[in-house]
Parts: sequence; structure tokens; C-alpha cells
Amino acid sequence: MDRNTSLFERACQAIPGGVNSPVRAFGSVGGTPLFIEKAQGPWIWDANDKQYIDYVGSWGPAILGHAHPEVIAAVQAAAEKGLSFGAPTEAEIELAELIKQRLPAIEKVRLVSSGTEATMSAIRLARGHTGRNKIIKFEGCYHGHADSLLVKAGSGLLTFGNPTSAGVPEEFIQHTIVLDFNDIEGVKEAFATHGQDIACVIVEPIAGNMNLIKPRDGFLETLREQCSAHGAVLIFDEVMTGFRAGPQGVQGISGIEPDLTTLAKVIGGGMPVGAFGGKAEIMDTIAPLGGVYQAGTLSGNPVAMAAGIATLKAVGAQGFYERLEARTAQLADGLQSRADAAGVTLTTDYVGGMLGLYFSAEKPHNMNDVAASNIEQFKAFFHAMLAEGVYLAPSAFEACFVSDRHDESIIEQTLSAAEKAFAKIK
Ligand code: KE4
Repeated sequence: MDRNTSLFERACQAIPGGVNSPVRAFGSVGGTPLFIEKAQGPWIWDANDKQYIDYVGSWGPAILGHAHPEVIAAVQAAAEKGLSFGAPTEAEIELAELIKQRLPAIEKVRLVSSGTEATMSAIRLARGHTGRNKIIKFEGCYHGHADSLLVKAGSGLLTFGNPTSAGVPEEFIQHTIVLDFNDIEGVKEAFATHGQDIACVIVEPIAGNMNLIKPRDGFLETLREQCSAHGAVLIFDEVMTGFRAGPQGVQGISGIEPDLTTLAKVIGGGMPVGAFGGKAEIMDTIAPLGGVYQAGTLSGNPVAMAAGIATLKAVGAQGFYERLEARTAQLADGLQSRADAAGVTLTTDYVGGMLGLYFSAEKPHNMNDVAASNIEQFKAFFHAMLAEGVYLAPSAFEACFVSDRHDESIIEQTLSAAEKAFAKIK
């Protein structure tokens, strides 16, 4: 029997849905999820020892390619000195200082163990700092699974068509205002109505959880202006785009300075690390200095710090992001030309090491645009590529990720697979 199938059957006996995170379950594309045995560079091998070119990359962390020798060596060296102490270590200072150096908007940063912890804590901090309750988020953006954010969220919620989670009391989301991504007038109206009650706006400055969607001109600027005018905290959730879209994430690309930034994925290099940081006057409201409580047994874990430090040092190399974006562009342009040649309606977009594929004639500007694309054709393309040994994100509502190890030949192999896949699905 196919070992993915037997492992999945076994997993379903012990783990709900057989997975520890819903989007892995292939629920929206159908079929049996791959159980990964090992990974190296741009490749993964499944439980049948079949090799794939990987464009999930652990949903962003594997920007150097899997099992980068410098990261592995740093993790091994740290592990030999003990795994966790529940006490401060120098490694936490080193990672915090690296983040501050790279992102000038961050004067102080608190390290945690996931993106969800980072955004949940940043929201609490914004509410505690302002003394206000309301928050603004955007439909299709996903900020992790904290209760007040599970409203019209993206990623796995969109994938399974339940954008608002069960189990969240109405009272927990009554202060959550949900607007359409890129809806500039909607933002102005919300502030005109609720301005003095809004603690923060949280946004993926380039959305990656309803597929890749870029901000329209003026959208981020409007968020900045409205937050400044009304004393609300602007939170850029750069868990996915941080050190992925570019060396300074979207805040570097846009020149818009958020009050708080949330990070994870790349800063952990594949180990559990999240972070929230920003203006010292806001960050100093967090315990033990201020009254907003936040804590974590494994926050700043030394082994995870070692992975994050090695990763951030490696992405800081001269020319890293130019090389990364050139490969992503080669992939996007190649997919577009092959889809055109096959008569398949496709558009693509990209930034840094992130790629969006849309089976629609136009690039999407919000979640409804993505939902209106040809989802069935995406599913067929996903499976046709899987059969050709290419592992795309198993959802039309996710972005794909390129690593430094996806060199020109890997991209060309991917495009050859796509040519066959487009011929199959047209
Ligand atoms: P985690 O709690 O999964 O570390 O981070 C939550 C999160 C917060 N903010 C943004 C912008 C994110 O993209 C995420 C997590 N991203 C998804 C990928 N679409 C994680 C994959 C999964 O849920 O398994």
C-alpha cells in the first residue's frame, strides 16, 4: 500500500483529521496528504521516497532551502548545550538585536513561539496601550487562530469555507471590525464612525493567506494616516512577508512605518519562533514593565534562537534577495507563458520569494476576486503538478514559496512539469 495512505489512516486514528494543522490535510484539493520523510534544499521526499520540488517550504520558513548546513550546525551546537532553561540567554539578545538592525521601526521586540502568539499579544498590547477595544482586520487576511481574529479569516479557514470559526463567542468578536482588503473608503468610514474606540488596525501588508494579494496604491498609506490621526496602533502582520518579501519585508518596500510588527517563519528558520516589536513607548507597556501580561515557557528557546540567528545572517548576504526575486520572476513569467501557450487562463504575481497563481483573467484585489477564480482548475493543476513531482501549496487560497536553493535549473524543471500539467487540464 502507498505509505502516505497507510500513515494517513493511522494518523486519523490518533490526530483529528490526521494532521496538526488543517491546511496540510489536502481537504480543499482532495486526495491523501503527503507524509514527508526528509527534505534537502529545494526538495522533499514523501513516505514512498518520492522526490518533489517543494514550493510550500514549511509555509515560508525554509527560505534558505531545507536543511541548510549552517542552520543545522547551529541547531546541533545549541542542542548539545541543553534544550531549554526558562531563563534568559545571550542568544535571545542576539536575535532581538538582529531584528532591530534589519527593521528600524522595531525599537524593542518580544520573542514568542508562533505567529499566533505574536499577533494575539500585539492586539492585547494595542488594546492595553490605548485603553480601547475595537480592532480592524481585513477579510481573507489570516493572523493565526486567536479568538478575536477568527472572523472572515484566510488560510485554512478560507480553504475549508468556514472563514469564521465555531467556538468563538459573539462577545469575543463584537469589537472586531472586518473590512475588505484594499477598501480605502471603507477604512475612512470605519474611522469616521469608530475612530476614538479603535485600538489598532492589523493587516498583512501584502496578503498571503487568500493567495498573494498586493495593496492598491494608497491603501497602506491610508491605514497609516488614519491610525495616526485617531491615535490607533498600526500593526503590520509580517509573519509571512517578514524577510520573505524583501530584506525589510513590506515596510521596507512600501516605506510605511507601522507602530508594531509581528514576525515568525523566517526568523525561526523552521524552528518555533514568533515575535512582536515596535515603538519602545508601546512595547514598554508589556509585563514586566507594564500592565499588559504576556508570557511563554519556551519563548526565546535557545535552540530555536540558533536556527533563527543562522537564517537571518544567511539572508543578510549581499545579493540574496535580488537572486531570490529573480528566480521567483523566472517562475512566474515561465508559468504565464506556458499557460498562455496552452490556452489556460492564468495570471501570476510575485514579490521577493512569494508567488501567487490565479486561474482567472485578472489579478485579484481582495478575497472575493480569488473566490471567483477557477478553483476547480487550480485543484486539477495542483494534482497534475504533484504527479510531475512538483509540490505546490495545497490550496487556491495560499501563496507559493521559493527558496535560495531553487536555482535556474530547478525552475526550468518546474516549468517543464507545468507545460505537461497545463496540457492535461486545459
Ligand atoms: P502560526 O501561529 O501558524 O505560526 O502563524 C500564524 C500566522 C499569522 N500571520 C500570518 C500572516 C500567517 O501567514 C500565519 C500562518 N500562516 C499559515 C500559512 N498560510 C500557516 C500554515 C498553517 O496554518 O498550517
